[in-house]
Amino acid sequence: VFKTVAVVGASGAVGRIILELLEEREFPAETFRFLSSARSAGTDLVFKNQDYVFEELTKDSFKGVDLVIASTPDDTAAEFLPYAVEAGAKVIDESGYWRMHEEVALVVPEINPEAALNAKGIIASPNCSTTQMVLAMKPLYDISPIRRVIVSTYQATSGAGLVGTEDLIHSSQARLQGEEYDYKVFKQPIAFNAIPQIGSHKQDGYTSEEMKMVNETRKILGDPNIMINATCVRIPVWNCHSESITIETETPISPEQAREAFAAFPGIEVIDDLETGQYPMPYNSDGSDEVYVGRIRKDISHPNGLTFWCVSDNLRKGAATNAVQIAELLNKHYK
Ligand code: 2RA
Repeated sequence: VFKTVAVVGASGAVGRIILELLEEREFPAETFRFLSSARSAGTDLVFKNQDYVFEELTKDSFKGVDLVIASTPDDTAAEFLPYAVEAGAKVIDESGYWRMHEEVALVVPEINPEAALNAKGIIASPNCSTTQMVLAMKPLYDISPIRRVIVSTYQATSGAGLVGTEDLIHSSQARLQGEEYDYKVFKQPIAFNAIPQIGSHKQDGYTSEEMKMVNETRKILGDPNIMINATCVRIPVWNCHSESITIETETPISPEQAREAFAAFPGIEVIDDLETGQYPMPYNSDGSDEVYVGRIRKDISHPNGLTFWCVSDNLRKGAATNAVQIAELLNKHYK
């Protein structure tokens, strides 16, 4: 097992859950260290009932560290993680910076564990909206290759970090009281609204978040030919992203076949009974590590089409859980 594990960015929205998971799942290591920006360095934290202090992240922080789990802004990951690799650590990165670099493995453990085990450098965890979609695609892809995907997302404010959640709460309160609110992260009002932009303009009228869903999915499934058209929308939901997904496969997959394949796949749970109003919703997916699917039905507009609804806790399987699962996988094989 790893002797020394360093968690970078443990005070952020995802970082906090990484700590919870390492505790809950009793991740084995002799020593844990917690690295942060100069701003939080020196502040206290409690982990496994022990007191720790955040140490400032520098290029020399990684000496003697076997495993790094990092959840930081892109520029921090870009600057510091190469030093961790250089120091000989296994590195799991939650940021968006390294994912599409050719030498970097992009991993969802239920789909491509070998990519993590063979990685020479950084192992990246995908963007939250990609992870839940690609996990739900995999059991279907194994029945018949997926040629095309149309996806619309309904993404929670927690995806924009702790300040995203504060913006949602405070702007909703202000709106109900007829007061003005000065947004910290959102460029458009999120209270009682839907914003069809996540990230910046990337290409051909698509945003960075939408192109992440295209490029990361292709890389994880190892299929550069899948056609993916994503529309990413921020909605005033606290936590858990939802996605409406329509796929077109080489040969048709019936809803019954799909339901069976989803149910048998690790990390996926089916909640699907329209008659009795049973389907996944952000409301009841919060705090869970599963990817939930429901509303599974034939795409009545295409003979090879299938449509379903997919919900997952974006901070957990969409980020922290996936990173910790990669760590557990590496740990199992670490000599
Ligand atoms: C979001 N996908 O929801 C982003 C977070 N990485 O904004």
